[in-house]
Amino acid sequence: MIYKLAFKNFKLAFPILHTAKLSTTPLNRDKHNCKLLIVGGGTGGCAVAAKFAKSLNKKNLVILEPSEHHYYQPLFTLIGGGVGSVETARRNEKDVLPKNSVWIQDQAAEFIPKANVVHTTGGHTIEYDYLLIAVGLDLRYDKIPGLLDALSRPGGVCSNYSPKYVDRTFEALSVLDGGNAIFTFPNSPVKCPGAPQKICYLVDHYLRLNKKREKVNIMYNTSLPVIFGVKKYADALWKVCKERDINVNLRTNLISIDSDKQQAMFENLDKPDIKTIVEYSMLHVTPPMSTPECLNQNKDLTNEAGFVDVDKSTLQHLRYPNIFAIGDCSSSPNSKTAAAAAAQSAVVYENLSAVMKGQEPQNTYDGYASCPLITGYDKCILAEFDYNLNPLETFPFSQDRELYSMYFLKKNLMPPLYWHLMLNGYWNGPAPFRKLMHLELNGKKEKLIT
Ligand code: FAD
Ligand code: UQ1
Repeated sequence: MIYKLAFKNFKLAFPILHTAKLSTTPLNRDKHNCKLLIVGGGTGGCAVAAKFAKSLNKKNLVILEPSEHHYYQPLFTLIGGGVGSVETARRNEKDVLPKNSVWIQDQAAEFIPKANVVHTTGGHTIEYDYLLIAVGLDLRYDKIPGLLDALSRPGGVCSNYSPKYVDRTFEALSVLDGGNAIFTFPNSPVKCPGAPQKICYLVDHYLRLNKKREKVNIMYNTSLPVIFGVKKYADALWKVCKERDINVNLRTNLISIDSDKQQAMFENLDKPDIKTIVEYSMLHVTPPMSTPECLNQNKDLTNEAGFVDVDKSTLQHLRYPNIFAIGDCSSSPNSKTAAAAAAQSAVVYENLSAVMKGQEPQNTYDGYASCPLITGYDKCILAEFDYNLNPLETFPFSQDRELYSMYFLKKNLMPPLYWHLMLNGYWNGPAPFRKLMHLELNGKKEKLIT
């Protein structure tokens, strides 16, 4: 069987160790200075660190990152669907950071851009010439009353977004035998905006394979006014939902959970007076997200929404030319994905290198983002698009259809590409392949696109 849905040991999930080895004593325990400080050793931070590690001296490249582990988060969707274990998505942070760099295992507490200084929770003071902010998005499970309680006990509430909770999804799915299965999308910016619905399609497929689909009512309740931001893929996804009998409720936002009664309360964002209580057997929650507090409280560095205020083309800070941002915490209005961070990594590297030489940044980011919309255990619609929400597709055929090849790419090709190429600074997104394929096939393209 191709559907190797191994029932997993119900292992204790592994919390993100944000507080590991930290002291809360605000002493100036250690003073450091460096040419380039990268705050955040996740996807974007690691990719750019690897590029600079090839040219800077070790002591000149400092990465500030509190976690013991680095996760390849795009695998969480499959793990939640029972394909693979959370261990396959995890590496030790020390093994993904470049050897030719200094890792300070601590957390930024305060940015002082006027003085080129970052203070850490553990009492370090780090002075830099150049700063790259790559702190990603915090998962705010605490923002929904009842959610943390529901996630602390059995009862069908789960969330693919955190390595701490991702195992709960397949646990809930394995015992799902009737009632409502509800999937939510919060009223906040999120990373990978396709992920809240990908798991909904996997659940549908799993239930069909196990002949339980007709017993379960599947609902996708999203705060957004659309199923997906890019019309071409939205049209394809509406078709999928219709075919699979998935009920999509737009502008519907989860506001609280009563786990004793297994009930969830939703508000209609267009008519806030209307609140609906729905019973659930399974509730997959995508939590509200925000940039970390040390960042969003810093009005000097961020825009009104708390994102690092950068030029959307050059990714350079609008007020501090020695500061850049990459990934989910940046104000660039692209869809927040690892694919976007890959494309940004080359732009940040080129532009930061230019600024280090006293030149103007020349390289531009076009907003490229990609979202492999898994629609079953053997199919995927590969969405790729730019700032204008126009498709920017790699392959020489129209990508708005469910294909096994795209599922294979997502499951089998992307993880090694991530670990071996991207985190070593060698993957800047598929633009060269896109150009090559579209150039070579230009004459034949009309025939290939149906
Ligand atoms: P992250 O990789 O999250 O890294 C941020 C780092 O900053 C973390 O290591 C954190 O510990 C650190 N940090 C936080 N606060 C501080 C602080 N105060 N001081 C120092 N360090 C700090 N993308 C895709 O392209 N394709 C997909 O299919 C896909 N699927 C996804 C599915 C799920 C369920 C999830 C959760 C994400 C998915 N993504 C996908 C999105 C992708 O994982 C993120 O967009 C990407 O990891 C963003 O990289 P980043 O460097 O901005 O943030
Ligand atoms: C991609 O570049 C990327 O970054 C590493 C992802 O994140 C895991 C992706 O999911 C995808 C689909 C891309 C785009 C890559 C190709 C080959 C189209």
